[in-house]
Amino acid sequence: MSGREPLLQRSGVKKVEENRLPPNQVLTPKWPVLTHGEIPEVNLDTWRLHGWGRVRNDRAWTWEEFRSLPQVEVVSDIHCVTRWSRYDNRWRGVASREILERVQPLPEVRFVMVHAHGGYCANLPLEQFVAEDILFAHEHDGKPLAREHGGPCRMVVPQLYFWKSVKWVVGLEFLSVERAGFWEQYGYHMRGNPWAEERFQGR
Ligand SMILES: Nc1nc2c(c(=O)[nH]1)N[C@H]1C(S)=C(S)[C@@H](COP(=O)(O)O)O[C@H]1N2
Ligand SMILES: [Mo]
Repeated sequence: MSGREPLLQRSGVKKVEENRLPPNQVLTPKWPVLTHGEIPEVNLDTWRLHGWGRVRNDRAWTWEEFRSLPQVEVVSDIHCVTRWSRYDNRWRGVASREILERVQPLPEVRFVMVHAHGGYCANLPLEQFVAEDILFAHEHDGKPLAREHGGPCRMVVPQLYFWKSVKWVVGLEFLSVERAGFWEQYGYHMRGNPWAEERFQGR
């Protein structure tokens, strides 16, 4: 274990060291960039984080409003389905729970579709979306999140393969019936748990 004092919230996922690296993953100190298509240039003046669908309060936050929500720091690990993992990423941003409390999903909501600027999206169950280490991050290791890594704002979902961590996040659609996201439509797994190696559908 590192000698760092636990000032920050540690992701609750897999604290046990011997089980920390999911099966068939390789640890890298680098941080590869994986993007389908162009890296967008997001304008902060027109940026919105919009929550809609089966909710009591359909609402959108401007960048200023988003930045004035309570902020958290979480240290968590990245596991990409292409088999690289990167430990101890320090994220700063807004916890998913802050958004949920304000949007108030209706009782029938069971899934969330997370939407990016440009059309990319990924689906996950609501029960996973509420985990306390999930956040809308705008800083990584003390610096503003780089554009190629999803800046100004991306989701971080440590307990799932990293394709579920949508870069350039702009929307949350609350659903009672699940739909497949971008990679899920091409055969990636609907769940994506790295410890169960849920990489592709049908295995
Ligand atoms: N908007 C958007 N988000 C995205 C992607 C993408 O192409 N577009 N790629 C996903 C995939 S497959 C991975 S592995 C991670 C890569 O994040 P990184 O480039 O910061 O390492 O972002 C995920 N989020
Ligand atoms: Mo990926």
